[in-house]
Amino acid sequence: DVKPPSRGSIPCLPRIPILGSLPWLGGGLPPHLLFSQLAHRYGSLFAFYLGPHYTVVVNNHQHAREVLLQRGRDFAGRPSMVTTNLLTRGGKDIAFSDYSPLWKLHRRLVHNSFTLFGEGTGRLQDIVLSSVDSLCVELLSGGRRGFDPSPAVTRAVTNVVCTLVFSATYRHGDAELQEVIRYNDGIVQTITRGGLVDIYPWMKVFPNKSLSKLKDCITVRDRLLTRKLEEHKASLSDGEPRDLLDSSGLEDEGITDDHVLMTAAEAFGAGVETTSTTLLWILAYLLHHPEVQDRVQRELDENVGTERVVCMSDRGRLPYLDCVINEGMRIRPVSPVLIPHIAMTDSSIGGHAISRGTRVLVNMWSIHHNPQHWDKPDLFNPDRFLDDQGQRATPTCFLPFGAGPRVCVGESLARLELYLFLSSLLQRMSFRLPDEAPLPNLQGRLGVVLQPLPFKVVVTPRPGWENGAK
Ligand code: HEM
Ligand code: PLO
Repeated sequence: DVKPPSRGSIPCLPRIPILGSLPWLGGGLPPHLLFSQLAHRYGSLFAFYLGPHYTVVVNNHQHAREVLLQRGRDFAGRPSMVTTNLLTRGGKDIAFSDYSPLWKLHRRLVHNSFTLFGEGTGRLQDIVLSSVDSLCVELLSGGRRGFDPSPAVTRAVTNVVCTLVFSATYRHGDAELQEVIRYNDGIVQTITRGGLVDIYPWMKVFPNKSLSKLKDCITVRDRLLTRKLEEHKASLSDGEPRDLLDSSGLEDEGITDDHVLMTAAEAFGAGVETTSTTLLWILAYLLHHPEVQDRVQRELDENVGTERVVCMSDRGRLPYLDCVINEGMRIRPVSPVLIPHIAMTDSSIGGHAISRGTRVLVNMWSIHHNPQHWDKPDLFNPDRFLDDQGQRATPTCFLPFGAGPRVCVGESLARLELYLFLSSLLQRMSFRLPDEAPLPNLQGRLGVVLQPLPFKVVVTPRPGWENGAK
């Protein structure tokens, strides 16, 4: 039942030449909050001009489903931006590359090899569990004094991706790992921040602190990853494919060395920043809600016990843990406005005509905080993901990985990691706030992902897990 395009046009913010609607977008709020506020005034579907670029913002889940799923093909393009073009050598990656036959092939190859890893052999589970063991040992050796869990969590998650991509891992304190963490952070803080060069590309000719920082980080990344790729090539043998680089068939039609480098860089970037950020948000919320932590631990004690490690096959027996993970991704989506989409053909949203080239931002934040669909949306309440019978229920307005042709390619990997990390951590230790320490700040800081500010924890081993691993 296709609705005819309505005559009324989408409510639009005022605009002036060159600047577009920028003078009305000030106030210093991060985009997801600003857009939620503007949606109250203009309606859940509104438009503005980002400089010269006509941009539509979608704030409810019906419209999001149209853009991502029903007419997903129409909106599967990505805008060209100065920062992401630098990051990806002109769109030779997956996330920021515009829709094209080559992009489709590239995405399919990477997606298939991620899926292969997840199926059958249980190899992925072994990789994650070995990283979990060293994380637990490291956290529990941190002593009883308060410390920031972020470096240990980041290293553990990096090692999972590093094994998947290169069959290699980093030891505690490895200098190369510190470099990876530093350049990733630099890129997260400088890419697609709505900075002026992404609006007015000609501005790249002027000196710009943020852009030079981005360039420096990219140089470091390229040097490091090129070396790793060469080592990897040198160790190539005819046996079984070892990792993503061996198994994704990246020598296919049109996939160049640049694409291979970008695949590795993106798997590293996306694989680390998203999963570690989500884990840290959940830890921050558990410090605010010790009763939730207690309940997860009770569920673990009753269904797994303390004698053996948790594994994938326990998942069906741990519904509350799943709810905690979902609630973490709802209340603090790592990517609150997703990556910008662009209309590749004339299309429509909610019956309003949209012309080709329109930028579309899906504000997942306002979808995940809509009081019509979520009771007390600002409250961390995992129970909202259970139905009356105590079974898992996934509401239709919950889309933490997006949907459709641009859905996250790492979703199954991410879910597996979040589950194994969180279940193992809470089986083996408890997290508490250090004496006198303030509760973690829940506002966070927005780079290309929304990250929690650093916070401190005290960990105490649970009975049987004094050393962190068996
Ligand atoms: C895209 C979420 C983990 C790789 C995305 C998008 C979201 C997302 C919201 C954008 C969808 C859109 O623009 O419409 C998440 C969350 C994660 C996670 C919440 C973990 C908690 C991962 C991991 C990987 C990954 C582990 C890979 C190792 C990608 C890639 C894209 C993407 C390559 C771009 C897809 C495309 O544009 O075609 N993710 N992600 N993500 N994600 Fe994830
Ligand atoms: C993270 C920093 C890396 O150095 C480069 C990188 C690549 C892919 C990006 C990722 C960064 C941030 C999170 C992104 C991911 C692609 C999909 C994912 C944007 C910038 C999300 C959550 O949308």
